[in-house]
Amino acid sequence: SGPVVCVGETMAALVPEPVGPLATAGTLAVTVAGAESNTAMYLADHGVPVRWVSAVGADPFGERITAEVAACGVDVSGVRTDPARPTGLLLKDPGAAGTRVRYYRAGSAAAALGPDLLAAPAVREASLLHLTGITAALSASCRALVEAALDGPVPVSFDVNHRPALWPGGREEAAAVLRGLADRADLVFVGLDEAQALWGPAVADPAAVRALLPGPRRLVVKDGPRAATAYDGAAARTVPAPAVEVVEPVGAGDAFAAGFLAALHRGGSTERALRLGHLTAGAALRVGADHGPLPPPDRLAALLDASEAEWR
Ligand code: KDG
Repeated sequence: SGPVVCVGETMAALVPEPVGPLATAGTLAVTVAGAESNTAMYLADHGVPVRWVSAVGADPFGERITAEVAACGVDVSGVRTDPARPTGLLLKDPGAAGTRVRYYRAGSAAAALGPDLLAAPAVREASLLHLTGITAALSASCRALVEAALDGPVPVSFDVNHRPALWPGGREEAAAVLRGLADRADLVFVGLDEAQALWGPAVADPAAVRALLPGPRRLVVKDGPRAATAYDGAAARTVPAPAVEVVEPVGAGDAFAAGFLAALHRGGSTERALRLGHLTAGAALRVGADHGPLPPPDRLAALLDASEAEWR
C-alpha cells in the first residue's frame, strides 16, 4: 500500500535561543514549523513510509524547510515551488503561560493550494491522507482542498488543530467549520481543551466529544499532560500520559498523531497506539523546536511492552 501523505503549510519558525520571551531575545534559531510536516517527520522517525505535499516560495526559507523535512526521511517529491508567493513565517514567543505564536503567512505559497492537488500522483497513491484544521483556515481554496479530500476515496486522518488567530470569523465560524470537517473524517485527533474552547464548556469529557463527533470510526481525545482516550467505534480506551519535563509545547499534538498512526500502521492495538502517541509527544515537549529526537528504540520498545502498572 502507498505512503501516508501529509498535506499542509510549513513555515520557517524563529525561536528565541535560549527559550524565552521574544521581547528580550538576543538570538533566534531558525527552525521548521508546520503541523502536517511535523507529523510527517515523526512518522518517518518511526519508519513509516510518508510523504509531505505542500507548496513553498522560491526563496531560501522554502529551500531550507524542504531540505530539513527531507533530511528526516520524508518524501518531498510532491512539494511545489511557487515563484509568485513567499514561504510563510512564524515567530514563537515562549512565556510563563505557554508559547504565543505570531504568523506572517497571509498570501503564502501554501495558502494558494487547492483541490487540484488531490489529482497529483503524489497524493493519489496515499494509503492515508493526514490533514488538519489549520489548512481549512488558510484560504477558500485550502478549505476546498480539505472538503474535496473528505469526499475522495482515500481515508482521511484529521487533527482539529484550532488556531484562533487564523479564523477572521472568530470562534463561531471555526466551531461550525471544524466540527463539520472532523465529523466526516475516518480518524480524528482533538484536544479536550480545544474541544471545549470550540464547542462550549458542556464538552467536558471525552464522551461528550464523542457524542458531538459520531462520524469518525476512530476518535482520539487528548487531555494535555493527564491522559488520552481513543474511541474505536463505541469502545473507549484511556491511557495516562507519562510525566515529561516540558521545555516548549508546540508540536506535541502533531507528534502524538504520528505516534498513534505509526502504531496502527504496524497493526498495533489502540492501547499501543495511545502509548506511542504519548511517547512521541514527549519528544516534542523536551525541545524548543517542534521536532525533537525520539527516545532510543530499545527504550521505546520497553515502554510499549510495559505492564499497565509499570506504565503508570
Ligand atoms: O502544531 C504545531 C503548529 O501549530 C506549528 O508547527 C505551526 O503549523 C503551524 C501553525 O499553523 O500553527
